[in-house]
Amino acid sequence: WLPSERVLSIQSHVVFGYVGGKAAVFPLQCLGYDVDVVNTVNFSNHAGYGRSGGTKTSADELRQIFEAMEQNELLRPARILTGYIPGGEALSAVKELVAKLKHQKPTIMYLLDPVMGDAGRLYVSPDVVPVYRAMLPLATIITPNWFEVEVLTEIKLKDLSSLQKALEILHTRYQVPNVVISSIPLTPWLWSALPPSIRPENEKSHLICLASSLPTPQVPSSSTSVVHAQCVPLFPGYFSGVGDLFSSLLLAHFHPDEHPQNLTANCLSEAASQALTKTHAILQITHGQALTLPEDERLPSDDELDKAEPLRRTRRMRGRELALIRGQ
Ligand code: PXL
Repeated sequence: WLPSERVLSIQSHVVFGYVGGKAAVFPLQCLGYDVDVVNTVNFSNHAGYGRSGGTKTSADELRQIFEAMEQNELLRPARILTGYIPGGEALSAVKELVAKLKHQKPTIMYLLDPVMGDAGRLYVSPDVVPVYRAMLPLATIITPNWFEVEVLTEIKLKDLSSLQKALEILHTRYQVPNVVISSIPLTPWLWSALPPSIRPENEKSHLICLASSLPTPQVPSSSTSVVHAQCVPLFPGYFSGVGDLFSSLLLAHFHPDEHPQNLTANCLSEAASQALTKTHAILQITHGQALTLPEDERLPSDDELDKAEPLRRTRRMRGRELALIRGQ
């Protein structure tokens, strides 16, 4: 029996399916954490279905929740996790809270997932971008995807040197100690830069995860900050909530205090490896489960999904929901 740590999770809620808090909270609980859950939206389902109903939590409502929690002395998390927060004003309310908690307890661990969009498209209001930049120095770990790194740093990732420059900006200008980019498409330039020992034969069938840690006094600056690089097989089609699941697992498995003799970089590498393995296992189960569905509900290609009429699209999206319970 171990005393549990509290995580304050601030992200979206959907009634049906597994994105945002629905993808993050259950895995954290399974791994022994007490989770305090703040919902930034209350929607029927995720945005990929094409239509959804519900409301966003206003900045004012968030502040009321935070204030009451503080007055009742219920704001005592050891760790904070933030994800999908779709507007700049609400995000500013979260920023104020995190800054206050960090001021009260400078060692608090904060994983910031700057959920903004994917594949060149923003799915939140553009006014979150400057607020996220201002929040970066509060974070212990950030988990942007490829597109979010480009948005935050304003650097187009087109070769190894632009990738290194973007990481340097995140570490130095924004003072983020740990950056984990979980699923980078293996473009030819990235593929050829990989050491042969981890280079997959077919670049199109894999993604790469890169974890990068700020140089510490024990590990003074070297030419690269990357501490973990791992290729993972790609499942065809887009699954929502994978990033939210990955971030929760990364936070759950990051234990720099338990092994003070270990370098933070090693702890980050271990956590990234655990989070990748488990995320991959959930995707494998999701994929296997989808193959047993009636033809009309099975995973389509992304092209087919784009062309499908609304009800058909909805049925097919259902088959892409993460199999989080079956995979527990
Ligand atoms: O996985 C990101 C995410 C979180 N929450 C909601 C979403 C999405 C992506 O579509 O719609 C509600």
